[in-house]
Amino acid sequence: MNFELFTPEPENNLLPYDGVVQDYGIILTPTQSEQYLQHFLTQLPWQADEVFLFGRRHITERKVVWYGDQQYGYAYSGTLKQAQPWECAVWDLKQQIEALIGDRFNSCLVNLYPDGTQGMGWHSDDEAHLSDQRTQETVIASLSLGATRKFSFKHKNSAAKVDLCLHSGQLIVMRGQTQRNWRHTLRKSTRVLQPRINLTFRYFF
Ligand SMILES: O=C(O)CCC(=O)C(=O)O
Ligand SMILES: [Mn+2]
Repeated sequence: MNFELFTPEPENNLLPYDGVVQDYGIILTPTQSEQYLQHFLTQLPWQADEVFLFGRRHITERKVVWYGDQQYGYAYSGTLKQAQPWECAVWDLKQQIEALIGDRFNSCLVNLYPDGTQGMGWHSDDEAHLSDQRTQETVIASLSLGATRKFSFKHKNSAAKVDLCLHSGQLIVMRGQTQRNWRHTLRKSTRVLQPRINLTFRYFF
């Protein structure tokens, strides 16, 4: 059967075309954001991230932990990561976000940037297992805690660019064809001296 998929354009799309990024604004109170931040900083089993660039292994100051319903294996920048069973507070946030936006997630990548010297380079989260085979759509919900940081999108085939600031407690959702058509980056800044934690909730197919 041939049927057309119709995805309505949300009103608050931050991208001009070829993808959807919705800004849900700040969804936590300042106290909640601070409590989650302190809890995660001190309680999560952080591991230094390692990346392979031009065949060489680099240990980054950025730290990561990955949670999931199952022990998914995730090959990323030349290394294999294994998901851990859910931590209570991460699970709690997953449920709040699912109720708020109406999408389901089965994994979460948590990143810790100790200060502005750490960021994440231009990339798209376009691995095949992150998108629905039928619609080719990906939904990634991204919650920020701690220092305000600059986050940018760049279209893969045009000069279009979108810059935003992500604040503590702010939720954005990248959906539709965003990962296929746009790259994103967390910019470095030597002016940022405080830590930031980012949780990206994802669905593995
Ligand atoms: O830290 C962020 O806001 C983005 C992280 C990110 O893009 C990722 O984990 O794929
Ligand atoms: Mn990403």
